[in-house]
Amino acid sequence: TNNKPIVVSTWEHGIPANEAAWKILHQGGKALDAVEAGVRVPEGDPAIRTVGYGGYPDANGVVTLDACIMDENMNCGSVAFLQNIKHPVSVARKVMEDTPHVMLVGEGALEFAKSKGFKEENLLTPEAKADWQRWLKEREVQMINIENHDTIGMLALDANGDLSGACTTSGAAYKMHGRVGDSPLIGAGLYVDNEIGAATATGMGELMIKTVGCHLVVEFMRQGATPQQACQQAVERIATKLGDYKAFQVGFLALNKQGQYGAYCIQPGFNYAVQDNSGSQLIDANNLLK
Ligand code: SD4
Repeated sequence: TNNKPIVVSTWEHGIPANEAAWKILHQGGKALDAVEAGVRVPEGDPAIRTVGYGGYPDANGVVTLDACIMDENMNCGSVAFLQNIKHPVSVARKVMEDTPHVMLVGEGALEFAKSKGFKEENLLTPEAKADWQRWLKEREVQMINIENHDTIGMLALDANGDLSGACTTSGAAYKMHGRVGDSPLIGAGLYVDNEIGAATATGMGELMIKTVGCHLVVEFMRQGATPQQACQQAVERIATKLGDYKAFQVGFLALNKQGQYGAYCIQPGFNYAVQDNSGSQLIDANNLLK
């Protein structure tokens, strides 16, 4: 059976993001356009504190953004350590479409964005600045858990049967200046293989980078796993290989070519939003540690 079109995304803020994607998908639009439009919603929303505008800054008080996008033809684009641009996913798409490269970082990414007409603006809201100043006093090392999450990863299957995905984040709150997580790294925070399926991730990016987690999820689906099984197997790989995994949260979300979806995480508390012809829902992912 084929369930299309469909869009899935991480966390509760995935609901309004999916709505924006669905406007495109249900009219027969492309998955690529849907995922870009979808994740721009939390990027532009200052109330979403770990994506785009309003995101938590790094340890130096600077908001640095990571994002990537991948389409049905293995095209991908990515930006990392990007500052002062509200919609990094759209810059990532321009990298994909207008350059021979996959990834631009930092100053070069900013220069490129400006050359494409993106406006520089201050992304540090007064709320985020105040939180950072409080953190400076306490200097506690933050663990990515249910209080400190919210990267959005989105996967879509369009009416034509094509898959695309996008992922965008301000990364771990109060991270070291210059730190890049999994979210802009093709294979770690996002992967799409139009023959098989797509996967995205949220949580402690270092664990996804070490295991190339999203590529792993897609490869498990290639071997016959359902999306849910594939996500579970990738979490189990992390648990087997990485001794410190219990201190962190990682959640994988996957969608296959038939429109079946599933997720799995380490700690309780990860949920994801689904929108298809039957409507919109928020689902709690199963997890490893009870
Ligand atoms: C990172 N994976 O930068 C991101 C953070 C995140 O939910 O997903 N938070 O490591």
